[in-house]
Amino acid sequence: MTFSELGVPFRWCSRTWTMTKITRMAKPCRGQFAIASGCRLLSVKPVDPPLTSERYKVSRLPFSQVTAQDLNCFQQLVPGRVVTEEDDLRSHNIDWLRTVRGHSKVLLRPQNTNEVSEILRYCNERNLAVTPQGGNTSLVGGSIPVFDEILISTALMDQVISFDDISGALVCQAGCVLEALDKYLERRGYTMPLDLGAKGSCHIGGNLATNAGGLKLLRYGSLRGTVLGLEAVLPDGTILNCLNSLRKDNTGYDLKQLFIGSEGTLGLITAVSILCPRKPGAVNVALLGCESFTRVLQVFTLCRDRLGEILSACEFMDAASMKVVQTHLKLNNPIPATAFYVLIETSGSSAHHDEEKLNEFLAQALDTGLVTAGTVATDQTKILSLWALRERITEALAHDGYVFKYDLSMPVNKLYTLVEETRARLGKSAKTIVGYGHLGDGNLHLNVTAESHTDSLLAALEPFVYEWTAQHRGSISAEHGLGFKKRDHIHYSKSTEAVHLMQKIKRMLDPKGIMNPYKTIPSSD
Ligand code: FAD
Ligand code: 2HG
Ligand code: ZN
Repeated sequence: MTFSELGVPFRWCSRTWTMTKITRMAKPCRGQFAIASGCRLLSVKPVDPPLTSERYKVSRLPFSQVTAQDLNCFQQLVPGRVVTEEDDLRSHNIDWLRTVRGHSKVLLRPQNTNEVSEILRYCNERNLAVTPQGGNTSLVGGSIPVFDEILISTALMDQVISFDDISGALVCQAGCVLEALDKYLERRGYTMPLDLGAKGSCHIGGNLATNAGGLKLLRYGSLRGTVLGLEAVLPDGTILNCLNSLRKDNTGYDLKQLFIGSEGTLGLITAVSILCPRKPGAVNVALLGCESFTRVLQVFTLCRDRLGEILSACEFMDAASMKVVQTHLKLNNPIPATAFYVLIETSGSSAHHDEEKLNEFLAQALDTGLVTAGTVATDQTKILSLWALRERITEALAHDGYVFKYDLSMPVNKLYTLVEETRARLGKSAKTIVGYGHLGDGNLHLNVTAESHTDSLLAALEPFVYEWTAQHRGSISAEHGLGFKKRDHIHYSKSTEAVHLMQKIKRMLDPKGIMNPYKTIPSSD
């Protein structure tokens, strides 16, 4: 079916033209869930997940336990910012997905780097394990203590330090919320070079610690390129100042890269310097329907060819993903139901030029039968509504049941084969199986839900998914990190020698292993 066959020709509707019938779109909700992170609109008090130490085979390492004397010392280091009430600690001890639970007895809320340094120096001397926590949106159980590790929150480290409106270099504390930074920059004509569904809650320090990818990686590249510098506190309290704002600096090893993606296992990131692009003057978003994944790939090739430098995002989702956002979040799909959807965003400086290019691309996609239906938005409200369909799948899945989550990168032509094979393998034992992700980055989010966690479903999924991914030379964690849940699977993506070197680096920087133990790097024993 083509757009014209739907009976409604392309037409202008203020700055929005719609190629299918014009449908009223749902109110935008981008970021809404995230600000209310941890409370996913559940009307009844949710049941806590079992303790991590009960569900998973893991033994507590011989760290010290927090004593009354330790609490007194913490009160002196961060007066009035030592949280010990069980109720106040509850949400910090459970992950966003509600799949892991620790039993930390204390959370510290430093306001500056010196306080972090004093805390870590003290914990290291006392052999007390710690878990850094930003917005607690980790999807791999990285931000939650496995046992009673001390939580160090960056929530009060939320100040912008400087912004250079000529170079676009932003320097800020690690606890700034991503969305707040974007708003700060928007007023100055700039934008953050990363964007994710958790932007209303996640902290920039957490983003660096996980090397978060997100929805704009295609345009702005990874944090490994946009981060200019950072400051981190090492486990012994040493403050490592690599906070420069230079585009170019080839003096010795690039130490900041060690901390990007280290998931709180090497030190606590306290400040960040990041290069921000100008806010694009013209943005268009198209949601297109495709009958098969082969067509999705062809659309991707065509849009890269025809849209070139103005292409800023290329995402895909399958029919099952669309169904969960419709069912659980009541979002409206503005185009006729189909097997796959591609969301394309263009960002540029000239609305006229971009629309012309987009029109040419869409005309070709239609004429060649690559897409069956579509809608295009240029005004902010509709842009947000279209993005919500893609961005809120994670949230919708959390309403669907217990979620087994896989974040894989692999050659783009193989992305959906794994979803099909997983469906065939699991049959009716799963409730919902969805495949969606960052098409432009070769990143598949395979999610499987069930009424509850079962060992049999887990055994059907793992190691199957990891072996499949390794066979296709993919990565078992494209952007979420390894955290607690995936650390023992690192060998599917990294050689023995590489893991050994990581273990040596860990021992060198953190000889007592107090920084976020049981996460990311398998222990060397
Ligand atoms: P937390 O969850 O608090 O911590 C994550 C890890 O970093 C933990 O290991 C923690 O110990 C460590 N850490 C936190 N702060 C520091 C610090 N200052 N110094 C050292 N270590 C630290 N991820 C993507 O890559 N792309 C996406 O598109 C994406 N979308 C998401 C959508 C939703 C709805 C949700 C819930 C999550 C999403 N994520 C995504 C995962 C998550 O949001 C990101 O990993 C995010 O970057 C984590 O930031 P945070 O502040 O919440 O960190
Ligand atoms: C996204 O791209 C996030 O929406 C989350 O990375 C993916 O929940 C997921 O699997
Ligand atoms: Zn993602």
